[in-house]
Amino acid sequence: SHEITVVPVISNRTLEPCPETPPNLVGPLLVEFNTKRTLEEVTQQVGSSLQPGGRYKPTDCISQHKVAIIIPFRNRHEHLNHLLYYIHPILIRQQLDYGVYVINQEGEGVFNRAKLMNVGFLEAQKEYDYECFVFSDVDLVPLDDRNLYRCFDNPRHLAVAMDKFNFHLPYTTYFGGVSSLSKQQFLKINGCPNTYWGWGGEDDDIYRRVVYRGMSISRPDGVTGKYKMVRHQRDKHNEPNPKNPDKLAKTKQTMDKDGLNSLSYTVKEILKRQLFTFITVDIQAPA
Ligand code: UDH
Ligand code: NGS
Repeated sequence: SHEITVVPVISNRTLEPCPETPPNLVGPLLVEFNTKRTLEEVTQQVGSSLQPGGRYKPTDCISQHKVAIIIPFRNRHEHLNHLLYYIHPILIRQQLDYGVYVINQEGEGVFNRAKLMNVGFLEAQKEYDYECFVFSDVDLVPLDDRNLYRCFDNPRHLAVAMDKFNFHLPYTTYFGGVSSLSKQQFLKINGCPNTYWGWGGEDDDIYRRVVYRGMSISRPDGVTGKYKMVRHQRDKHNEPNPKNPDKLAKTKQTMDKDGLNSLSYTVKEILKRQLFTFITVDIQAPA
């Protein structure tokens, strides 16, 4: 007479698509880099709702956005910890079906941001059917969660108002920092160039590719698009390369043969951390 009946409450309810505008965004965010954050602390603080490898999808609706966050990386663990601390709660509030991929350049050769972006595009797709790729510098944290880390009808430039540029674009065709391209858009431009070794110009090359393929740049407004950068010194082995600016005059001719279709690299290690997937790669960098 005291039997307990277990009543399933929500288990058989069909999930609906998540709404176009995420309902739990808060707008402007407080961001500070004064305290050092360890990966252990950050994992404690923001890791509990993630799957290993920095994966997440909403449980109460079907996300409309399968997004890989691609971070070109070498030797910037402190910056990465800050970014992870802030970005995971934002991406969760944005109701994305996402994964975070840190593409770590092996060795001490000259750095190549754009080639690492190409690697991230291909490697992320080996894991999941991502439709959208957000390429983010490791030192840039958005100051407003209404800046949506998803893809749009045109390639999108997200980092439009960085603190180091006084919350303005440094020039109107600037495409650096954080950008998003759908799989289709990225394939249409043959990905990024592989041949920009060292600092400078690769973002301008990508901008040109987009325009030469008849697309335009989508951007958030200057309030939504605010970013705070972790201040840092110039890295070793990423000096400005004086050859890079000159290459831009030839992008129209070179983009069909320098990109995804000429990419070669070797994956050395894939580590599944709680907050990210860490892929170490040999990109045949010159000494
Ligand atoms: N990156 C690394 N490791 C490196 C070099 C670059 O992870 O050794 C990645 C990282 O994601 C970084 C991005 O590539 O955010 C872009 O490189 P960057 O931060 O060096 O570029 P930025 O233009 O700085 O921000 C250039 C040096 C400015 C020195 C200013 C001194 N006050
Ligand atoms: C341009 C670079 C871009 C760079 C931008 C901002 O001159 O790659 O400055 O640089 N283009 C070339 O070198 C051709 S920053 O002020 O962040 O150091 O993103």
